Amino acid sequence: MRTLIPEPTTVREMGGEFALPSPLPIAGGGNAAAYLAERLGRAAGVRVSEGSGGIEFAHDPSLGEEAYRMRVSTEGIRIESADERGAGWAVQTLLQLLPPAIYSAGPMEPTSLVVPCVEIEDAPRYHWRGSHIDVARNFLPLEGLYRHLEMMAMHKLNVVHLHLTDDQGWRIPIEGFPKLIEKGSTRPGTLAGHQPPPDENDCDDVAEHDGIECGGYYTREEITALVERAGMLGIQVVPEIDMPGHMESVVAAYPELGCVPIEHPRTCWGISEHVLALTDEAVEFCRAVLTDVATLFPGSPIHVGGDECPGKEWVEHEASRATMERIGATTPAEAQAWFENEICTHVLDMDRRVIAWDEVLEGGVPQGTTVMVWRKSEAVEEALRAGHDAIAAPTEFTYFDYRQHAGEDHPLTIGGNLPLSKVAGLSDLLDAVGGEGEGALLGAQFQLWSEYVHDWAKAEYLLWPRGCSVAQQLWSGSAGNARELATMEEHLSRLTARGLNWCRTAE
Ligand code: TNX
Repeated sequence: MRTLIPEPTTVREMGGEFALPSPLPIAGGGNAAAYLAERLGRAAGVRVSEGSGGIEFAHDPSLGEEAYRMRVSTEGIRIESADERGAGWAVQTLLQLLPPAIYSAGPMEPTSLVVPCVEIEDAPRYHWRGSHIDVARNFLPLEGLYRHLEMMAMHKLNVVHLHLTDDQGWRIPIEGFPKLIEKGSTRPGTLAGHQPPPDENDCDDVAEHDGIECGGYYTREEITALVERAGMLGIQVVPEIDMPGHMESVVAAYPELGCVPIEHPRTCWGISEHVLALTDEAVEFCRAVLTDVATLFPGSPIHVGGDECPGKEWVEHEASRATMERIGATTPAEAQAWFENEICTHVLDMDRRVIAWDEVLEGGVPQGTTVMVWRKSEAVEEALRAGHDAIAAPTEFTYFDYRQHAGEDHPLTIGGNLPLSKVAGLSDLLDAVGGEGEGALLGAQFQLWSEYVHDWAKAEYLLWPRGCSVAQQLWSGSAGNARELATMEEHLSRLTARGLNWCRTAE
C-alpha cells in the first residue's frame, strides 16, 4: 500500500486492482472530475469519456462536510460525498494511490495507471487547514501561487491566507484609490534578501544596499482568476489587509491618512512606528477598501490584521489625539479597540467572517470576530474563553520563515530552528486547547512571512516538507507518518515529480 498523506481515517485493502481504461469513463463529479481529468491528461495523456465502467461520483447527504467514501473494486471506482469538496479530496487520495509520476508534467507510462482495490472512509479533523503566504514584504509572482494551490490541494489544505499589504508594499488594486498601486506597490532597493543587511531595522542602511526598484502587484483580473482556480481545487482565498499598523505603503500613497509624511514604502523590516492616523477619514478609507476587497473575494472571510501597532504617533499627532479625546480613549490600546470595533463591525455587516491577529484581544473586538493566534498558545484558550472562534498560527510550530535545519548550508531566514520533528507538536497543542470556552477552534495554518523570501524557489524550500506535516495533523489529528523525512519517502517523491524545490535536508 502506498503512503497516503494526509492519512485517511480508515483504509481497508481488499486485494486485486483496477487498471484505469483509456479513454476513462467518468460519471458526475463536477470540479473534482474536471481536476482529475486535467491531471491524468497532463501527466499520462489519459483522455476521459462519459459513461460507466470507470469512475463514478455520487451524492451521499449523510456524509459530513468535506468527507468522502471511496471504493475501488476490480470493476471500477465509486466516490461518495455530501459536497463537492469531499469529492475533490477523494480525487487527491485517488491520485496518491497511483504512482508518484502522476504529479509530473508527463508523459508517464500509461500502463502503470493501476489502482489497488481499497475501501476508504475519510473526513477532516479540522475545517480550517491553512497556508499563509506573505506577498507584501516581497512580491511573489502569480505562477508560483498557482503551483502552490496545487500543492495545497494535494495535501487537502483548504485555505490560502494572502497577506496582501504591509509597510513594504501594497499588492492589490482598489477602486477609487489608484495611488495604492502607483506609489504603494514599489519601493527603492530589494532589501538584500540573500545577504543579511548590516542592520535590517535601519531603513537608510538597507535602502542603500542596491538601489533598484522592487515591487509588483496582482491585477483585479488576475485575482479573480486565482480565486476561481482555488475554488475549483476546494480552496478558499482569504485576503488580509493589515491595519492600522503595517500601513506605511498606504501613507506613502496618501499622506493625509498618516500621522507623519512618508516618501515611499518602507525599505527595511521590523515593526514600524508610522501607523495610520486615527481619524474618521482614515477609518472611512479602511471601510472603503474592505468593501471593495469583499467584491474581489466573493464569500471569503476577510482578515483585517491588527498586529504590531505601536500607538505612539496617535498621542503625538493632533487629529489622532483629538479622536482619542472624542471617543474617551486614554491609552493607545483603547484607541485601537475603538478602531477594531469600527472595522470588524463593518466586515460583519457585510455578512463576512472577520479575522484579526491576537493583539486585538488586549483592547477587545466585537463578538463574532475570529482571532488568529500567532503568539503564545495560551492566547488560543483566552480567545475561546472570551467567546471568539480561533485559528491557531503559533510561532512555535508554524512559522515557516524560520529555518528547517541547523546546517550551515541553510539559506538566510528570519528566525531559529523549526525542524520537522518540532512541527509535529502542533496537534498536541490543538488537542490541549480544543474544547476550552464558548468559541470554536476552527483549525490552524502555517505562515510564510517573506522578509527573506524573494522567489518561489526559496518559498518552496521553506514550505516543504513542513507543510506536509501540518496538513497531515490538521486533516488526521496527529502527526502520523509525517514526523521525519524517512517515513515520508514515497510522498516526497510526489513533490519531486512536481518539480518542487523542497528541502531535502530537513531534520
Ligand atoms: C511577526 S505574526 C509578524 C510579521 C513578521 C513575522 C516575522 C505577525 C502577525 N506579525 O509581521 O513578518 O513576525 O517572523
